[in-house]
Amino acid sequence: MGAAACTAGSVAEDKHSQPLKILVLGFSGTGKTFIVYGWSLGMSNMVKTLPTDAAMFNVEKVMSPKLRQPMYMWDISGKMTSRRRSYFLGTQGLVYVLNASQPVYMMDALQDLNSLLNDRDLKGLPLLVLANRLGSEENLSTKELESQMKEHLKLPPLWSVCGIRTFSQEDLSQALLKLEDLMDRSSPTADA
Ligand SMILES: Nc1nc2c(ncn2[C@@H]2O[C@H](COP(=O)(O)OP(=O)(O)O)[C@@H](O)[C@H]2O)c(=O)[nH]1
Ligand SMILES: [Mg+2]
Repeated sequence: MGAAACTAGSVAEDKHSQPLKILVLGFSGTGKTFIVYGWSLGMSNMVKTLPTDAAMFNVEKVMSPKLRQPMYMWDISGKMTSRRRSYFLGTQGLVYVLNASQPVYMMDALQDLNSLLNDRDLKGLPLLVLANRLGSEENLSTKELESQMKEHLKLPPLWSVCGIRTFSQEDLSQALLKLEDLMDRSSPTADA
């Protein structure tokens, strides 16, 4: 690495120097691992994901061009609901994934999300909700999801909803940009 990389840290560099811990949660099979791999590897290099085992989690490093710092995505198995709290400490952002092609589970998912938003280790953190597998007209729409969230949840100051159409790299990239934006705005040293 050249000498230019060894300059003294400025305030701006300090702001972006620490890696971020992002928790990725949601019911089993909603596409969490698929999305996290899509962010870390890109859709064209995707591997086939298998349902994350009940006792397992993955951690993937995703580089964040805007923040210039890595985000560590903690992809926790949807079957670990009773034990997932042990992974919460130190989390700086939350991604919650729903399967938009199964709107029948939306209220269950919102209830689950509600318990996360009320957890003392997650309260107030920036939240990105992903409606994965957007496709047919029978799908849950992001607008409907937003209005249900406003009605049923005590939302943190920074939150957003993104739809991800089936296997769309463009939508995955947009969602990652949105997450970066939320994390940037939540930084304690964020520019006013
Ligand atoms: N058709 C379709 N399949 C998907 C999508 N996202 C994930 N999958 C598949 O659904 C299955 C479960 O996804 P996975 O990411 O393992 O779910 P997780 O349990 O939430 O981590 C895998 O076979 C994925 O390839 C999607 O947007 N559309
Ligand atoms: Mg998984």
